[in-house]
Amino acid sequence: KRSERTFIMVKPDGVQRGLVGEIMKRFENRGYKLVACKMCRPSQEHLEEHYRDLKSKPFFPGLITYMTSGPVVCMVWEGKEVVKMGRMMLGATNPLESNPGTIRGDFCIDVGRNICHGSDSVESGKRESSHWFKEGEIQEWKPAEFDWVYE
Ligand code: YYY
Ligand code: MG
Repeated sequence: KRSERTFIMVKPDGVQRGLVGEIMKRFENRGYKLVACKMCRPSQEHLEEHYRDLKSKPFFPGLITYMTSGPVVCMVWEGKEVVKMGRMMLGATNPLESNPGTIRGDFCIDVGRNICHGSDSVESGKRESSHWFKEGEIQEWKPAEFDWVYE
């Protein structure tokens, strides 16, 4: 009865701006479970595969340049409806449309500098988690607070 997983990434601008802790804190505070975490400097090929559905978009080359401009912090979070809730916590893709209170709505302005990524479906949550993490890098564990978060 394992619940779903989402892949959350702090993009190079989020790392440079010191927002890693802030972003992680929001998922932790909510009660979601961290099952994987690492900093890395992904290759262009790795990012092109991650964003393969956007290959034909006019912003794609700029997106790849931005995403390879520095290290990123990758995470997998697990919990009830974490994919949908994660997207809601991140806010709309374009920060000018993200509500205050969301991560993008609180910390960004331009769509090309929107500091974080979150999987858009349970299926992409699975695909992205295994694209960024090897099997042994994702942990199965039970937080002490589990029975106080879930009824
Ligand atoms: O899933 P999400 O990140 O919210 O948006 P996507 O449509 O998957 O686009 C990925 C990424 O591309 C977005 O976070 C910023 C960038 N982007 C852009 O630079 N300009 C756009 N018009 C749309 C997206
Ligand atoms: Mg997306």
